[in-house]
Amino acid sequence: MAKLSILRYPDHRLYTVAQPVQSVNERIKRLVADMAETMYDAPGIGLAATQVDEHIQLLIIDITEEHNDLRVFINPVIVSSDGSAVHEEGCLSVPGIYDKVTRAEKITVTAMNLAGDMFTLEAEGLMAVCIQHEMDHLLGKVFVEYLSTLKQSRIKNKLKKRVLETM
Ligand code: K2U
Ligand code: ZN
Repeated sequence: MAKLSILRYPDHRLYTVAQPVQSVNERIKRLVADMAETMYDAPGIGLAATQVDEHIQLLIIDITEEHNDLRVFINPVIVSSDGSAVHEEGCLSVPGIYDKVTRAEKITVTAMNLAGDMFTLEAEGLMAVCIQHEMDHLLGKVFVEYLSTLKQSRIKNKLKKRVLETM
């Protein structure tokens, strides 16, 4: 396994729309293993393939504190959603930035797992937030785009200043 580099906002590659996975082959299985190592090391509770510059419809989530319940979603589709809920969000591609985002409270998602079998999951709470956040990444959308243009401008300037300071 290997730790992968996570793209940082506002890298233009984060705006790429991911393509469907055609076959759950060894390359996909290796990528999932590397993404999981990267996510647990960050640490994070979710990671989309887009964030590691792999533009395919693949995301992983593990909301357990024990890091022992990895969920793999291949070609995920939200088939129904209900309600509305506000949650404080962060993103491994936007380090140090947290803000409130409104999303569907409950969702039903279908996807393929690493064995190539289709499954359906009804999710709410943190799992629902995380699935929606990661599926946005597969659409080339970062959570800060839900914020005001003023906040987005301040975030871009803050992150660009941080990069310059490290040079
Ligand atoms: O996309 C990512 O960078 C993964 C996020 C997933 C996430 C975003 C918003 C709300 C929940 C999960 C990272 O895990 S960000 C770090 C984090 C960890 C726990 C709770 C919130 C954010
Ligand atoms: Zn994110």
